[in-house]
Amino acid sequence: MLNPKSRQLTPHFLWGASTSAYQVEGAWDKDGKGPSVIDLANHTEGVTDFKVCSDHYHRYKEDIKLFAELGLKTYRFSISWTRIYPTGRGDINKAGIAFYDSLINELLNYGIEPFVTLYHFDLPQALAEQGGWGNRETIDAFIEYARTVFNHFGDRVKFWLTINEQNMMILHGNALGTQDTSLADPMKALYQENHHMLLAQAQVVKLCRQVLPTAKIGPAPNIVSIYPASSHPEDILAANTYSAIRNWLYLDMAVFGRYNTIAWNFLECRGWTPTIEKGDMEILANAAPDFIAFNYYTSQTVARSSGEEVEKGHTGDQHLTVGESGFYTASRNTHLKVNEFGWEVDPVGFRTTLREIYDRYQLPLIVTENGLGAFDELVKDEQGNLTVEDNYRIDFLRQHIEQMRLATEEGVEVFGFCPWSAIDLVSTHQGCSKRYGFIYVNRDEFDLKDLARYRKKSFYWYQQVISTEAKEL
Ligand code: BGP
Repeated sequence: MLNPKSRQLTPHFLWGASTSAYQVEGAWDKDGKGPSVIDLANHTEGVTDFKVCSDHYHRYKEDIKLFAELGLKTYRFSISWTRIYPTGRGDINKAGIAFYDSLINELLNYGIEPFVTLYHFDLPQALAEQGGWGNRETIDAFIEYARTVFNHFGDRVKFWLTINEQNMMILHGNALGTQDTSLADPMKALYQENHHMLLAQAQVVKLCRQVLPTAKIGPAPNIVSIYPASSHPEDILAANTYSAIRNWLYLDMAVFGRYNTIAWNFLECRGWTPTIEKGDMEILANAAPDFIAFNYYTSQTVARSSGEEVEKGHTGDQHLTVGESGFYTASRNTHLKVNEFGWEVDPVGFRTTLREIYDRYQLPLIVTENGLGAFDELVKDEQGNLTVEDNYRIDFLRQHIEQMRLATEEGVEVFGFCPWSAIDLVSTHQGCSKRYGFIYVNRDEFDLKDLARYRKKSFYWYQQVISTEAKEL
């Protein structure tokens, strides 16, 4: 039932689109950039690495011109930590600063608001070799890196994101290469890293307040509604537990500065609680963000666990549920269709997620990722221009935007929507043939071709959405 006083999207709504440095830039070792863990991660056979990607590093001017034509009000991208600090700390790489200076200026020339992620899976390899997030010195390195980028770009960048999908780095350590399987207890180590990342995030939020008092900053986890497989009370309990472990652990800490009780109990049962040093909880307190950003692709469904399932280990994909024997087990939602990669498509779940987050935290929301990966095909349109007839992507985004609008009418405060991705880029695990962009990049997994850019059908559709403030979907 809709509210008759129906609220509209705000007039300054940030229609945008997203990318991340390691997936779009390429030039992975150019102009002094150091390697990050994800640059060096193993790739599934048959899919490309992140060395060239969409070559955005060399073509960002051409790309931003297209973003302006698309009508983007904001562009969410990440700064590569190792372009600024090749070994994570120490001497600043001036060429890295110059690149982002120029990219930000180019965006502003077109009136596009830069929305900057500080850290998107790409921990400097040099820091990883010194223990990565398991080493508390990485917290200081992250704060120094944040201070440097705030100082250099803070006169022009008003919106900052701390860490992209910290929850996925912990829950899918195997898929994202964050888990060190050689350790005796890799999960305990991961939750210690998690604690350090939470400390790093809290300090960076406070630092931002101090050095950029008019800027806004928030976390960017992946948050989705969790359904119970049935109305069986133990399925509901399982969903409640999983939601605490997957979603609320991260946001309760970011907003309230405390560990979620249900998630903490789970960690105790598993023996995975992190060591909390004296002073940590004071650091974590009073660091509430200005807004919550979140990524949403699919909802998830879980059932009660018999406690006897064989641990599934990992799925190789950060969007598929991995069960926790004794707590919950992954279940298929038969009401939902799946995409080509087995992800359930659930626009109504998106609305429920928006409502749940807003209801819990009462902070403005921005969607920093949402979209459909597919094997697009370049074809000629009626005028003979090369394009992609990606009606499936249009349908997906249309349904999600409709649900976001309904959530807004119900009172949820959403100030932006940034689909993944602005332009084709390399998927985290599935190469560049799995495409998400509004702009096609002409390359294959191993044949770089000419990397030319072509507007997809969804480009023209999203242009219309933006220009009509989503009145025409
Ligand atoms: C999110 C990541 C993005 C992107 C996206 C799509 O988890 O934040 O970086 O990779 O998922 O996933 P994939 O590339 O696996 O299709």
